Amino acid sequence: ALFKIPRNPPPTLHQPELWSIDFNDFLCKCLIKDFELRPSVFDLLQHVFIKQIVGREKTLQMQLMDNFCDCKCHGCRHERIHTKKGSYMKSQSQTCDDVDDLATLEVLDENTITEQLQRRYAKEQIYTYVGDILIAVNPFHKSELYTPEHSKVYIGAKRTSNPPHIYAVADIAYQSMVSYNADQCIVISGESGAGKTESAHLLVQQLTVLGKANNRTLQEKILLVNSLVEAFGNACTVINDNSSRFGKYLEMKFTCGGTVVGAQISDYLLEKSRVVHQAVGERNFHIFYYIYAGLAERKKLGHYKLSDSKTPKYLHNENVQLVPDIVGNAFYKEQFETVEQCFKVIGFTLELGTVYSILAGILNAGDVEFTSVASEHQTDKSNISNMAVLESAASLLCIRADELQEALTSHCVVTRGETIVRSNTVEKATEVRDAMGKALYGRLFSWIVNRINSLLKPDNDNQEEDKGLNIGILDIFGFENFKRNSFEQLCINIANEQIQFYFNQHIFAWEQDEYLNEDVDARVIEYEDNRPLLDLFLQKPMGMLALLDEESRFPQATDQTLVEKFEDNLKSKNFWRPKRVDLGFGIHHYAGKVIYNAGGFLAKNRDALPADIVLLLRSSENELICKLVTHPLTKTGNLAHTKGKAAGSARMGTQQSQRDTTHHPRETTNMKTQTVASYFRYSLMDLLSKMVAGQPHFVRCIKPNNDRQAHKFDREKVLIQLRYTGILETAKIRRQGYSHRILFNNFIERYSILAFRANEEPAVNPETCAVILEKAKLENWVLGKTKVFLKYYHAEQLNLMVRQTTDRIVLVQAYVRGWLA
Ligand code: AD9
Ligand code: MG
Repeated sequence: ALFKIPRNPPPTLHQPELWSIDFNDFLCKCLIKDFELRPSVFDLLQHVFIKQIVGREKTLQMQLMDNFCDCKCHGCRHERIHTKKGSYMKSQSQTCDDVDDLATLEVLDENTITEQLQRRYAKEQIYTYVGDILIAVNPFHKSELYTPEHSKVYIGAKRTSNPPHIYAVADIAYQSMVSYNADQCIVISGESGAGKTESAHLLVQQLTVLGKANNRTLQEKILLVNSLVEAFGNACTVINDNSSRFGKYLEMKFTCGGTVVGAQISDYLLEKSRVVHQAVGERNFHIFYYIYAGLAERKKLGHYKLSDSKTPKYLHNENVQLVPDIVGNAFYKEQFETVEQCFKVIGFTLELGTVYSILAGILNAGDVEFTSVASEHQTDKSNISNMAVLESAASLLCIRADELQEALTSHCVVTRGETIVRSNTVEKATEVRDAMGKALYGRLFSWIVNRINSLLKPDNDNQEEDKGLNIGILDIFGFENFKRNSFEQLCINIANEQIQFYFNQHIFAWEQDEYLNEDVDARVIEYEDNRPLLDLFLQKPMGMLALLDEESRFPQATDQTLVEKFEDNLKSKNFWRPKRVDLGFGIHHYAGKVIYNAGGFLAKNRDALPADIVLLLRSSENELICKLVTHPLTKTGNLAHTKGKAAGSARMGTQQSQRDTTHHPRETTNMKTQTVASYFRYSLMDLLSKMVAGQPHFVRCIKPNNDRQAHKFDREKVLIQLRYTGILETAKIRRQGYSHRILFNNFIERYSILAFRANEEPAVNPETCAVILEKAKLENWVLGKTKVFLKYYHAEQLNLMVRQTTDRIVLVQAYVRGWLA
């Protein structure tokens, strides 16, 4: 397949440096390897071909250009691109005291690195390499770096011939996928607001260009996926106006030949609590504001029972009266149109109205208020004080108002086989109401993600379709440290701790293990190992999450007993109880110290959605709403979903039987629920297993200041990030170490073309590898016991050489065929 002629000529056709061809050397290869050329014409061909070509390279070039250039005005296009590239390179070229790759610095210490980054940042060079890792410093303004010209320049180019760029990372991942026939994974990390999500967008953009989607719609759809899920999963926080409130692993699917054919998203741990409560200065998920503004514009607020004067409680932000602002907000209106467009292009059709109804239903339900009434048997019972709002919520969710009222203000308990209906206190009723809002939103989000996945699933109608390859892009919520940090921050920070661990494993631990095993002499680099922290959180049975789960099982437990349990059991220098902070505990994370407040931890971890609510929603006359609480979506659906399934199967009776004492009581008592902590642990493992399956590439985003300001480089702020991400150590190991380790047989299989003729079968041994490496004129490589050890830049050079050789072969074949015909 390597030598098949692609339908379109390869992009390298326009690169003049490829035209100095040693025809005799590979003529043999291309003819023998070509299964499509019949042997009978072989002799003739060889004879005529050599005669025709030798000494006529110039003419051949012209003929090939004429025949295979996809551009009508081939001559000038060639010229133009070349000059363009030349001029681009000139303006971006580096001065002598400025390096593109920190691993090549003469002096390697924190100060020099910070200085380099600062100097580059001042010149709008926000990207810098540390070996094969890309550092991206957030410019906080619209940058000129992402034009179609830039996109073009980075395709299939040698890394050192262009300034560092996120497009180069896309290119390396793509080329490695095609060259090694292996899945790839791009891990983007950095604290909140550092630029991960933007980087993820840019990667997807460039990968769709590289993947030459042969159908425009698919390309368009993939590009819209991010905007759509971010409207539902991102929100304004005090740190970032577009902060990701969920983890996202986007896999782009390719054929083995490298054509993009689909995409798949996995979402992790959506911060559902945001639906019902936001901290001071923060907002709910973007989509609520978008639909509010968009529906107002269309004069449809009334239809969705939304007021144009009163702000729903869930959107209320302390002292700000939002509705006038939202309704008049041009940006929100525009976003609403964009989201709706995304929905339509991706293929959502009839469901849009229901999606808006659910969102409006959540807002209306959030406004239902309860008052306390004294009753004969219980002191505090709750009543609904605004029935009209309850009716609106019920009608939007297509359920019966009286049943909603009942589910909010009472609950069933089963004792000794008998079901008793008990009233809810105001506090309990409020809890149930909020739990319903969170669950509906969480499931709606999962449903959207799953629907996208089924709409963007690669077409497998073609039986011959290869299994395919993929490039995963990980963009999670960044490390957070607010004034008040709760359960959500703990989970977010543990996830970041895990990503840092994965980075360390890859860059330091595994690499150094391998030197030992293979008897390769390389210096050991010290690095900050955050394993003790991961153990502190994840170990069983004495890790923090396990303790939290244990405490969540005791009905009498309180957040106070939880912190005490932590204090008694967690023996680590990274955990402490600060004095004078009620319910407070501190963790010294890899990225800094964070004080958490355990208030609400137990409730958030239990995340209970009463079975009565599940049954009620299942009775909805709206198919989608009913589906949200009934069918399993996928294994990666969020927690609410998994729980829904458990709760649902426990109360399998019909909706009429919810107040019926005859249903099987054991089903209720056996109800098994999963806590957020245990689901979180499972998601982390799931994510890691996906990541480990691919060859990783790392992008480390750096936030240059805390004020989101352009052109402001706060040295101290940057230095802290460089320290905790281990950039200095990374630079050292990249300079001294060998980031690529390839088994002899794989190496020979892949690169023998550079040193041997096609009909030769070199022996699999270190000597053969040495011959190839010497022929390629590489230096500083090492041969271990079973593997070739290469510096990060070697692999790229080798791949480029292979690509150039095969491209030339393809061209010559193309020429010969055209010429024979
Ligand atoms: V969080 O952990 O989800 O809260 P991110 O994802 O790291 O965070 P994000 O990508 O959202 O940060 O970037 C924050 C803001 O920085 C963006 O909204 C942009 O305004 C700005 N930004 C980031 N990267 C770029 C860039 N390459 N060019 C221009 C950028 N602006
Ligand atoms: Mg983000």
